[in-house]
Amino acid sequence: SKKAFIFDLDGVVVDTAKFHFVAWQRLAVSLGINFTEEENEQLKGVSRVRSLEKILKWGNKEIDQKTFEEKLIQKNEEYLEMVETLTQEDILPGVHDFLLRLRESEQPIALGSASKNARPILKKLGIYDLFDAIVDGTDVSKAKPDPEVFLNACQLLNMPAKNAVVFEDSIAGVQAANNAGMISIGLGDQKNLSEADEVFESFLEMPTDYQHQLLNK
Ligand code: B16
Ligand code: MG
Repeated sequence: SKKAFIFDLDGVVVDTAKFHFVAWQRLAVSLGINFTEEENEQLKGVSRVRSLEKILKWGNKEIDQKTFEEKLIQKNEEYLEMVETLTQEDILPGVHDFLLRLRESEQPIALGSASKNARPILKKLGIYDLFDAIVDGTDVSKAKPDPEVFLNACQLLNMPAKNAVVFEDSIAGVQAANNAGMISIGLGDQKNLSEADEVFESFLEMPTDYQHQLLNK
């Protein structure tokens, strides 16, 4: 029977975390805050506004509302400049083939991301048209681990949540899928993602028989 296949964007389809890191670090430096790669890890799946709040808290800094908004605009402009350099080669290993396989077997595909830049990024990567539905940071009000983003995706695909499979690289994202009663598949480190139903290092590590099972069950 058919399933809904829902993909997170950053860390699942493409590695934009490195761009976010550079842009956040520039912002932190401009405020005299030291921002590390470990801290950047904790911003995965976290919204733009919430990310800046966290950075300010870690750096023990307070800024007024106007500066806060200016800094966010600047961060996003720098991030988008780096996004401009993305090509199809930046799609994470195995993802493109897997998407094509899903389309061949006419399985519904959605994107479920916290990013407000999801649409331009998918267009840059040349895979926008492979998605039947896109739910991103411009469509949802409650952040992961709230299941809103994935439930909205199912609604757009006209599929029940219990028939949905979610691919996620963040703990909050795995929890969001679990909270929605969906099958959660973690991509990345087993240690971080132990709450997921299955974890693979990348799509290349997903065994063929497991893929068949997903597609046919
Ligand atoms: P933007 P995902 C998330 O995307 C990123 O993991 C997170 O680092 C980022 O801050 C957030 O999107 C917001 O992105 O600034 O582009 O709106 O992993 O949910 O696809
Ligand atoms: Mg992610």
